[in-house]
Amino acid sequence: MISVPARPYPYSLDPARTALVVIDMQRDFIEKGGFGDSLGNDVARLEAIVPTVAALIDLFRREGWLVIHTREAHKPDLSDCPPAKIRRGNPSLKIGEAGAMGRLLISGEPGNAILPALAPIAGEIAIDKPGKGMFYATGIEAVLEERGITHLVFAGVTTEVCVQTSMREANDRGYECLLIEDATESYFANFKQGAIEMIVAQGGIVGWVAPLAALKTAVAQAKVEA
Ligand code: TIU
Repeated sequence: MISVPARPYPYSLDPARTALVVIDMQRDFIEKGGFGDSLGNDVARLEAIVPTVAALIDLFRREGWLVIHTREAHKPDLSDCPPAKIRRGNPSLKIGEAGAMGRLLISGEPGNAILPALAPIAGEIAIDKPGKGMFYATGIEAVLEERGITHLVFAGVTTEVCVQTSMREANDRGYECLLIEDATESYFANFKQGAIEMIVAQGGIVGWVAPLAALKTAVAQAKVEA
C-alpha cells in the first residue's frame, strides 16, 4: 500500500487496484471554437494544467498502472443527447452544430478529440460519455470490476462539473477517490476551490485531495521502503 499525504487525511492506495481517470481533456473544452467557448467561458484557464496532467499520466505509465481517459461525446445522430442538454445555456453554437473544430461534442469530430499532448496510448482505456459523470451510460463499472479496481485517482476538467460528478458517482459505488488538485481546473477559480472544499469536508464525504507532488513523493518513498 502507498500512503499519500492528502486532505482531509492520508489516502492509501494499492497500485494493482488503482486507476487514473483523466476527465474530458478535449479540444472542445480547452480550445477556442469548442463547446466550452460556445457557452461563453474563458477557455484559456484550462490549458494551464496540461503539463501537470501530462506529468500525472507519465507517472502512471512509468509505474505500469491503469490509465482511463474520458470524452464528453455524443453520437452523430444525437440519439444519446437529451433535448434539454442541447437547449441548456442558450449557447452561441449548440451541441451537434458545426464550429471551427467540427460539430460540437460529437464523437469523431476534430474538436472532440483529447489534446494530442495527453492522447491515450495502446493499453489505455478511452470512453465516450454522454453525461457529465463517467458512469452514466458508459459501461465503465463492469470494466473496473473485471480489473479489480477499487481506487480512482482523478484529474481533468472541469472540476465542479464533469470531475466532481464523476467522483460523486464513483463514491456512491464504493470507490475510494483522490483528486489531484493541480491536475484539475475550472473556468471559474472560485468554483474549483468550492468543489475541492465540498469533496474533503465532513471527513472526506466524497473523497480526498492532494497535489501531484504529494503522490509522486509517496510513490518514490514506497520504493525506498520496499
Ligand atoms: N461546462 C463545464 O464546465 N463543463 C462541461 O460541460 N463538461 C465537463 O466538465 N467536461
